[in-house]
Amino acid sequence: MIRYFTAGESHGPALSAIVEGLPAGLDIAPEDINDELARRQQGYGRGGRMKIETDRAEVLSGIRFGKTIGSPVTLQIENRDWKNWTVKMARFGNPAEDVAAITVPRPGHADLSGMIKYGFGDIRPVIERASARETAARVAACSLAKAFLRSAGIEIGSYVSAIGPAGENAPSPRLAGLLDTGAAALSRAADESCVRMLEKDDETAAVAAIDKAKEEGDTLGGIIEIFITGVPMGLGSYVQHDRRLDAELAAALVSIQAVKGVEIGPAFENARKPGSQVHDELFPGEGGAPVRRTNRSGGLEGSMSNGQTIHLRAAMKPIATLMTPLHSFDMTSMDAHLSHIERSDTCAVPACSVIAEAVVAPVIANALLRKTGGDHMREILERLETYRQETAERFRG
Ligand code: EPS
Repeated sequence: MIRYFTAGESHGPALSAIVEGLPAGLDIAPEDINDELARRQQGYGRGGRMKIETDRAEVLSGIRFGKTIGSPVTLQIENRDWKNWTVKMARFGNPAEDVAAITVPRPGHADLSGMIKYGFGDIRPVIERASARETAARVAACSLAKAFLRSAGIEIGSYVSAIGPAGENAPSPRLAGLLDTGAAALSRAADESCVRMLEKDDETAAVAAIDKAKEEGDTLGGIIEIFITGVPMGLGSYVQHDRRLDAELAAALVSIQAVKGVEIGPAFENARKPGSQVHDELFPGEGGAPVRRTNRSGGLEGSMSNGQTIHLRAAMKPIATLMTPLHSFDMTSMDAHLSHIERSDTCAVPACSVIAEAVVAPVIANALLRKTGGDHMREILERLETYRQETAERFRG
């Protein structure tokens, strides 16, 4: 099973990740990791930090001559901003006199609960690790699982369907055609837009909404659509709570900073319709394989993949750091105080969509590995091929 951990503070020297459990013999090129890191840095609405950073991962272990060797992969991403933080984030010694403690928590952020939980008088350590900068390490780690899935014919793609008041109209007419060639094509199309939206009108409205929010010192959230194509039928299981694929996918998405809602297909819309208008009817198809004319289950039935495209939706709340601060209080004096202002982004929904693609990759990869077993790519791919052929034969009768 693939497991990964990340470490690193937002303004510390570096972020790192250790990825354990990747099979041996998986081809990895530096671009497999770095292209994903570059995609995560894009998006209209980002703040000054992205002008400082150019994220690239250094591989410190686990890969030899462009292939995984079955041992843990260590990845490290430099924080270029660190050079501006060596005093405030010094690892040893006492704080310099001019390093003032931050004592006014931002509503909606980890500040208040984190400070109480870990017993800090200064919010800085909470800000540093709760920061979404951590997702750079996650995207790097998960890019390896994404490469694994690609070699098994499974692709993950996403686009942004809403930013603040912009978007969330009818699904883009381009969507079905893009998904027909695999979810990676969807991502390539979305990457062409500065907000990762498929329709020009939505993009224009989103850019205007972000400009307005920035002018007003406000922030915006949005909705992300994630699609996974090429997933064989029967990954995940209904037999135990912790093997349910829908639950694992939802948990992975909610683990992303600021993601507060997840939907499997149009789940909330389905909840208000009768079953006859919700369940995806089965029709015998040519060659025996059953055909469905709809995908309202989001490709998951009984917590297993059903062979259709997996469709997930994630809701990102607006970033909690506002330039026009909200009401709060000072933890030292306990007096009312406007919340702490810290350089930040106005909108990070496009980046979040790239992170969403990343975090679901190890979940699908592990569900696949549970099905096939195996320590190296050859045996895994052979077993997957056998399973795909056996499934096709079952439908031929
Ligand atoms: C973040 C605040 C901003 C973002 C950061 C996440 O950073 P800073 O405080 O340095 O301006 O730019 O995101 C990243 C650095 C990144 O790589 O995505 C926060 O508080 O979550």
